[in-house]
Amino acid sequence: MQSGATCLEVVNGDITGLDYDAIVNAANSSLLGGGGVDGAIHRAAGPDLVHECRLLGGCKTGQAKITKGYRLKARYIIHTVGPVWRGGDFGEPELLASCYRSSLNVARGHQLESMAFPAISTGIYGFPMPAAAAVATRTVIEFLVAQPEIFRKIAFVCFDVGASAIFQQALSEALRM
Ligand code: AR6
Repeated sequence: MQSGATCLEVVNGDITGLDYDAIVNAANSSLLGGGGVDGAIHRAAGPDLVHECRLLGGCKTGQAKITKGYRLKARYIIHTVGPVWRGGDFGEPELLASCYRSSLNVARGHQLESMAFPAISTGIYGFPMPAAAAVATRTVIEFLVAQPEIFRKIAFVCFDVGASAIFQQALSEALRM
């Protein structure tokens, strides 16, 4: 699908093997690794990643920081910290939107043209997939409408077909808005 100059796609699979300028990591505030996609990215990138992460001084929820990609095909990793789901009345949707916006701003600051997002907060942090997909797709499209010439390609990467179907539908709905 297309938003201005940007190709938007939902990709089913493992984000660690993808060849984008940057992949986004759903990290925790220490930025020192963990389980889920964070653990997979650290394993695939190799031990130099955690050394660079140690120099970053952590990251607040909703913000994003960049490192090199090391052994990944992606040149960069943008680490963002999603909110823990606590029922939805504690600013979780706004914080999740901020993760996507912050990551896009960091990528723009490095003149990156393609990036791949995992479904931030939808695993260990418990954010319901349909609500997360709506926030993710709307936030990215709002950014692209405001700044149409920045990115060539943006992917939402889902680890299973159920999540991919939810993101695909959310993306179609967000593009109609
Ligand atoms: N590629 C793509 N998506 C993946 C992969 C992968 N290799 N592995 C998991 N997912 P999670 P969170 C999906 O738990 O909820 C870590 O310990 C997964 O199916 O990785 O933001 C951090 O250090 C889910 O849909 O991240 C934090 O402590 C989505 O990625 C905490 O988990 C996000 O799941 C962050 O929790």
